[in-house]
Order: sequence, then C-alpha cells, then structure tokens
Amino acid sequence: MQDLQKKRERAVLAGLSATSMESAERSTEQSMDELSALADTAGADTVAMILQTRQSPEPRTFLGAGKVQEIKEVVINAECDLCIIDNELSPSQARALEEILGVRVLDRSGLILDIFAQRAATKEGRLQVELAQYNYLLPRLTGMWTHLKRQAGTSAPIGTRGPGETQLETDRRHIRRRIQKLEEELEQVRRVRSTQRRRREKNAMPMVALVGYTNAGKSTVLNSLTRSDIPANNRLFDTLDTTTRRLWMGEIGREVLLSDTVGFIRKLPTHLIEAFKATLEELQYADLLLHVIDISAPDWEEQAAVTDALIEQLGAGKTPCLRVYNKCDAAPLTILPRSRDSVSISARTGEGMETLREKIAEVLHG
Ligand SMILES: Nc1nc2c(ncn2[C@@H]2O[C@H](COP(=O)(O)OP(=O)(O)OP(=O)(O)O)[C@@H](O)[C@H]2O)c(=O)[nH]1
Ligand SMILES: [Mg+2]
Repeated sequence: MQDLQKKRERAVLAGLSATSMESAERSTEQSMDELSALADTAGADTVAMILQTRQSPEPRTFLGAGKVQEIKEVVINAECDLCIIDNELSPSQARALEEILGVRVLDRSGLILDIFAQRAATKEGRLQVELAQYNYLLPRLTGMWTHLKRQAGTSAPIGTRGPGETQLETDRRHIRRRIQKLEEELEQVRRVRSTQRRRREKNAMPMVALVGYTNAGKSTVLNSLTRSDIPANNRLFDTLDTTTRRLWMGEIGREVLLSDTVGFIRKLPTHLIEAFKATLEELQYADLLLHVIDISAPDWEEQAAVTDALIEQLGAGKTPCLRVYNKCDAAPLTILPRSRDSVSISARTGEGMETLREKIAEVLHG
C-alpha cells in the first residue's frame, strides 16, 4: 500500500476557456473536475486546479504568461511532477510549457491515451491503443526535431539533449512501419468480426449494445440484466474491452446478445476514435442501442449530448436507441423527459429493470 502511495505523482491541472474557441473546446469547472478524475485514474493526485479565461490562446505557450508563472510557482512550491492541460496543445506549445515549467506537460488527449494504455487488456484493445499512441506521437517527434534544429549552435543543457537528426529520422520510419503493421492487424480483426457478425445474423441473434458516457453504469446494467460479474468500478474508463453476454428474454423473445462498450467522454482524442473503430463499428450493426445516462451527475444532459454526437459520428445515428436513465436511486428528484424510448432505472437497486427488459423486447420483437 505504501509502495503504491509512493508511486502516485503530483499534478497541477490547468485549463483555458477562450472566447475564440469553440464552446466544446473550452475548459469549464466541470471538465476540470473530470480531468482531475482522469488524473486520479492515471495515478496522479491533483495538487491545484487553475482555470484561465481570456480572449484567445497565447500562440506560443497556450496560456497567458501570467498564468504560466502562477503554475510555475505551484510546481515549485508543491513539488509537482507534471502539469496537465485540459485542452488540446500543439506539440510546440507542450514543449514551450515544459521548458518554462521544468516538468512534464501532458494535454487531455495524452492523459486519456495513457489511461487507455494502462488499461487495455485484450490483444485487440492493445493494438488499438498502440495505434492511437503512435499517431499521437508522430507529429510530436517531428516537432521535437525542428525544435532541436532551431537550437543548433547553442549547446543544450544536460538532460534536454535529444537524439540526433538521423536517430529521429530512423525513429520516424520505424513508427510509420509500425503504424502500417498495426493497421493491417486491425484490418484482420475487422474481418474476423464481420464473419462473426454474419454468423450471428444467420442465427438471427439480435444484438443489443450498451453505450454511454464513462462511469454511467453500463457494466453494472450488463451485470444486472445477465447476472454476470464483469468488473464495474467507480472510475473513468474502467471498461476498455467489449464484453458480450447472452441475455435470455423470457417467453416472448429469444436470446439476444448484449455487449458492453468503452465509455465516451468530452473531447475524446480523434486518434482514439479512429483506432477504436474496429470495436466501435459494432454499434452500426446493433439492432438496438441502450444509451445509459447517469442522472445523478450534475452535467448529465451534456454527457448525453456528447454521447449522442459520438454515436452519430460512428455511423450509428439511425440505429434504434433507448435512453436508459440510470442511478435514479442517487439522483435528486429531476423531471425527466418521458417518452416511449426512455426508461428510468437503478442498476444498483434493481428498480425499473423489469420495464427495461420489456422495452428491449418491445423494440426487438415488435
Ligand atoms: N448509486 C448508483 N450507482 C451505480 C448505479 N449503477 C452503477 N453505479 C455505480 O457507478 C460506478 C460506475 O459503474 P460502471 O458500471 O463501472 O460504469 P461504466 O459505464 O461501465 O463505466 P466505464 O466502464 O468506466 O465507462 C460504479 O461504482 C457502480 O457501482 C446505480 O444505479 N446507482
Ligand atoms: Mg464499464
């Protein structure tokens, strides 16, 4: 236990809300809290959170000079190991900040990728994460090189000297080859999946997929419906690998297949969406989506909107979808939009689970 505690890193979190940014890109108190939860999952304790509001990002350092100094003081006084930025940084901005702050700087995408890398368990999951990481790394490697070139002539301080130009060229080639190899392997995964899918279609086994914001309770719903025991924990991105279980629909229906999927989050790195297409593609072929929404979260409406947008982006916008308002046991009394396509449940207490089953049968079997 002590060992574990020792290994946890100390992070200062910072975010920017600039008027010039699209609203989805802006950092808010909620997205900062979420970033802190992400940092926790990755193994870092949040020492301080700094949110800056300004007209537009500072081109070189992203945050304004004053804020960067403020962060630097926190880094020094609180002995931080790293600084995590809630927005997306360009490779050169991350580097400029690292130079000033003297600690590692990660952006939101980098942090999410790191969590995925820690948590991917199956071969398929690892392939997808590795592909996303290399695609994230490649432009950063290029940036590092130009940065070194610019400094040519001046001698870089110890510890900041990077590999030489030739080495980086070799690295880049190596990474490109690896990316190609990973893409081929994932293509193979896709082929296997489509064969499995055809077999299921032949057996007329309907597919139901659980989707939703991370930590909404998807795995718990799967466990409750199928009496399974797959891990469900109170942390972000607990599930990375798709699990499928048979669900017996009782007298009226046949058996259906119920799949759990990776959770969604605001500002999900594009590389990850691309890389996870092999598994997320399943959503397009599902006969029904169960969009699980945690109504005990203060920003559940926004979480649901983020999920809806991603469902659309993944080509599953036309798939029938039930809105499953979960954690009603923990939610303050909220007036929920009631419709034929929604149901209010608590996967924990079992409330509403029978209605959910009925609704599933209704959609699948008319
Ligand atoms: N109070 C309450 N808590 C719930 C309910 N359903 C799930 N939880 C809790 O919410 C947390 C997250 O549940 P998971 O099932 O792991 O959520 P998930 O959507 O699979 O999350 P990821 O896999 O991380 O995306 C766990 O601590 C669950 O015990 C519910 O109906 N009520
Ligand atoms: Mg889960």
